[in-house]
Parts: sequence; structure tokens; C-alpha cells
Amino acid sequence: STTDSVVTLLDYGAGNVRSVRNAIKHLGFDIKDVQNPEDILNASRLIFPGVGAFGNAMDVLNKTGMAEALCAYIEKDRPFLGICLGLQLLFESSEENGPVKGLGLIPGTVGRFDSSNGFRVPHIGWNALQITTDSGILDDVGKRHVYFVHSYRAMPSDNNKEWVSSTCNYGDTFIASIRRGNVHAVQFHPEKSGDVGLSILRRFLYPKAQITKKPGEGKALKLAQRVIACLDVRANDKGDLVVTKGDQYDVRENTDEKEVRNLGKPVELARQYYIDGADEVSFLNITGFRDFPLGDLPMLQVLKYTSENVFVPLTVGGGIRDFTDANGRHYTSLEVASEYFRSGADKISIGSDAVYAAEEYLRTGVKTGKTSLEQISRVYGNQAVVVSIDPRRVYVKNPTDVQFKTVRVSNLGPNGEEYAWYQCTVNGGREGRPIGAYELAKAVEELGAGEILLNCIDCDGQGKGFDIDLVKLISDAVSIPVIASSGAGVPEHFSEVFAKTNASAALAAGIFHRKEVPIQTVKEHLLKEGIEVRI
Ligand code: 1PR
Repeated sequence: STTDSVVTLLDYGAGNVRSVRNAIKHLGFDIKDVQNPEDILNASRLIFPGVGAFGNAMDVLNKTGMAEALCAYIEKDRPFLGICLGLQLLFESSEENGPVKGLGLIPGTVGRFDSSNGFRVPHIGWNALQITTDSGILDDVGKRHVYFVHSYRAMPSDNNKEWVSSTCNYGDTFIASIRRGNVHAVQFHPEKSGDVGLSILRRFLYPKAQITKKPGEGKALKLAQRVIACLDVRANDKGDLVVTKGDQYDVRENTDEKEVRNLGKPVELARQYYIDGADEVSFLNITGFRDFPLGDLPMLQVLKYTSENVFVPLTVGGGIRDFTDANGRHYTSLEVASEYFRSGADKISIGSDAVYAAEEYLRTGVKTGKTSLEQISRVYGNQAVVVSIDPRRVYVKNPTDVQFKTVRVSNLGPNGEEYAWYQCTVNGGREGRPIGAYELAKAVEELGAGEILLNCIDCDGQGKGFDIDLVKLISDAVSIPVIASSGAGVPEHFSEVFAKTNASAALAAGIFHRKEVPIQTVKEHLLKEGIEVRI
């Protein structure tokens, strides 16, 4: 019957639930959106992918009468799956901008991870579960990783132990999933956890299906180091959107025609990297600084198509800033970001605009709340906001020669210099700014960035390895995760950056596009070196 293939989705409009929609559709179900409390009570199965801040979500649920309907639905043991905040809201209260009262169905409070013990917050990435009871939906997980992204978590206790079906360790042992009868909730994102995640959703959606268990695969123990494939995207001179790749940010061929280097089609490549085992895929709209992204419809189209069948996190960057178009219509950076999220991005990345924001913040010492970085992280959460840094190495003889933080370099400069600072640039590396990567990283962390994508113009496309001095400097300076980027040429470069720095992820472009090293080879090498990865 028709109701058998319908999932009721509770989307109260606070953010991006496109990924959940895509995964449900991929599994053959239609979606009915909750419009009023009755839709909850009449659902045959309900998915609640909570997004945004706890307090805001509770406000909406209380005002619309949905809080009461949810409690009634769950107390009747109707099929329910809460995701992320959709798990947290079931507890009594949360510390997030609070304490704020929750639905109160499960004893316990939700608190923030403690970053003082060396664990970076947000907890972003693929982590292992310790399954404590028969969860019904986690049967295929075994020792494989699932994707988390959050700063708050609920803790297991004697009072809630009959609910807890799995835990995860990240500094603390926190609740990764709960189950009671037909009621399930998970702190991680099954819709972004690749095949493992899809199998969790499948078991929830088809509870009576006889699906053979296939546990036992994998060796997941803890948070994995991520391997990210990056697609620099721009229109070529014919107007087609292509994946390109620069040498130190110069993306044109060394021929008379100086064409934009073309390494393939964005949607196809992204899908391929997903199949090959990329932990995340990033798109950088590298001419976004001059071409307005909302005018650049192909980019939004690329995201829409990609997100339909790529079930790992997608990040998109380029052109996130306030903009006035030729007709005088003003767009805020928040609108630009929202359009990216609506089209399928899980995270957005800000380059140039974050440099201006950091400069201003360092000059005035005031957080205005008005920068793109602050606005977007306030609405979507800081875990959804990446700052992309494009620094260039500047050698100096003495650290006191400049006002910026310097490092003692591993390889001397051209005139025997022993030190360098890393100058931030804007507009795709075209303009150097009076701020160092170290100063920028610390400032954007305070302004609400949840992660740093750390490029290096000197190393980009050179295949000689990551700039270890730079990655060490930045990953030691902040307590948010840092993605090392630029320069990967062989699998050993990945193990080197993880062994010598505190990077949480390593990103590469050229070696993957030119098919020199498959992602799987990189992962196998890391595994052999004793580094935790998702296989
Ligand atoms: O300033 O907010 O509009 O964002 C622009 C974004 O586009 C920034 O994230 C910036 O890094 C990126 N970008 C701008 N110009 C270029 C260029 O190459 N001409 N690409 C560019 C950045 C660096 C990485 C690259 C790694 C790995 N490219 O994306 O993928 O260096 O490459 P490799 O493994 O081949 O060495 P805004």
C-alpha cells in the first residue's frame, strides 16, 4: 500500500536536511513533511533529523504543539528515528546556551565536550561504536566507522542505561544511540555514513525484512584520520563547469592557448571518489570571488546531483560573502550559504571573507556578530562552517623582523633564512594581506569557525608533500579540527602529516584526479602505518 512506502519527516526548517531526504529517497521511500502535530500522530514511521541549536528547536516544537505530539507518539512506541539533535532533544535538558529544557523522555542532560584534554571540539569525523544491546538497526555496523559531527553529547548513566544501545569514545564515553522498542535515535549521521549508514536506515525502514547480518567487517577502534578528495571547480573559457587543478594556484595549461586545465566533470568525479572510499568530498568554486555563486547556477546544480548519491559529507566553498547583483538586488552571505546548504552541502567553506573578518576583529577586538562567519555559524552551527586559508610562505632572517608568528623552517629559504611566516591571501591567492595564517586561525576559531582547511600556495600541485611546518603551527594553535591540504604526491605524505602534526584530516586533489594514487591505496598505507582510517 502507499503508506508502506512513506516516511514522515519532521523538518522544522532550521537547517539542511537535504541529505536525509536524499538517503530516504535512495532507499525507495517517499517523504511526507510534517505540517502540524496531527501529522506526527498519524505517521506510520517518523524520522526526526534535528538541526541547529537545542534551544531554538525546543522553542519551535513547543510553540507548534509538536513537542506534545512527539512525546505522545514516542510513548505509544511508534516507529521513530531521531538523528543528532533528534537524539539530544529526547533528554531532560541541554547545556547548549542553557540550561534549556528538552522533551524529557530519557533521563539525563546533554553537555558540551571538554576540549581541555586534547580532544578537538566539534567532534567531527568517523568514529567507532561500542554496541551494548541489540539495537535492531545497528546489526551491520560491527567494527566499522560512522560519521559524527557535534559539540554536545548525552552521557550514559544508571538512570538511562535501559535506553542506551551503543556508546562512542571521544575523551568521554558518550551515548551514540538509544533504543526502546520501536523508538531509535542516533547521535551520528547515518545519511552521511556511506554504505554502513544506508544499511542502518534500511533496517529502520524495513524492520520486518529478513536482511542477513553482515557484521564482523572492519577494525574501527577510535576516531579515524580522514582522507578528503577536493575538486576545484570553475567554468572554462567555453563556459563549461570543469574540475581543474593548479600549480601553485595557476590553473592554466602551459600552452600558447593557456586553457583552463580540465580534469573531468564534477558530479562524476565526486561520485567516483565516494565509491573509492573518500571520507568527504569538497568542492571549491575557485572563481567565486568574482563570479557570484547564486548567479552561477551550474554549481548549485552540481551539488544537487552529487548529493543524490554521495552519502559522505560534502563541503562547498567559494564566493560566500555579501553581494549586490547588476540589478541592485542585495544578497547577504547568509543567503548565499543557505542556498548552498539547500542544494546539498553539509558544510560551507569561507576563504577571502574570513580574512577580512579576522583582520577587522584583530584591529578592533570586537565581535560584531555581523560577519559572514559569525552569522552562518550562529544559524547553522559552527560544525557547518569551515574556514579555508590560502597562505604563502614568506622567509625572514629573524623572527623579530615581522609582527606575525614565525616558524623555524625545516628547509632554509633561498638566502639561507631560518624562519618564515605564512601570509594569508584573498581572491584565489592573487592578493596578499597583512595577516598571518597563525593569527587568522586563532581569530576565526573565536569568531565561530568549526574547522580549518589549511592550504599552502607554495606546495599546491607540487606533489612534494604537505608543508609540515605550517600544519604543525596551525594544528597546535587551535582546538578545532585542521585539514592539511596542498602537496600530496605519494601515500607516505599522508602518513607523514599524521605522524608529525595534529592534523585531523588530509586533503588532496591532483594525485586523485590524475589517477596516480587511488584513495584506497592511501588508506591501506595509513592502516599499515598504524594510523586509524575508515576502510
Ligand atoms: O575566497 O571564499 O571565494 O573561496 C575561494 C576558495 O577557492 C578558497 O577555498 C580557495 O582555497 C580556493 N581557490 C581559489 N583559487 C584557487 C586556485 O587554485 N587558483 N584553490 C583555489 C584552492 C587549493 C586546494 C587544492 C589543494 C590540493 N586550491 O583546493 O585542492 O592545494 O591540491 P594538490 O593535492 O593537487 O596539491 P572564497
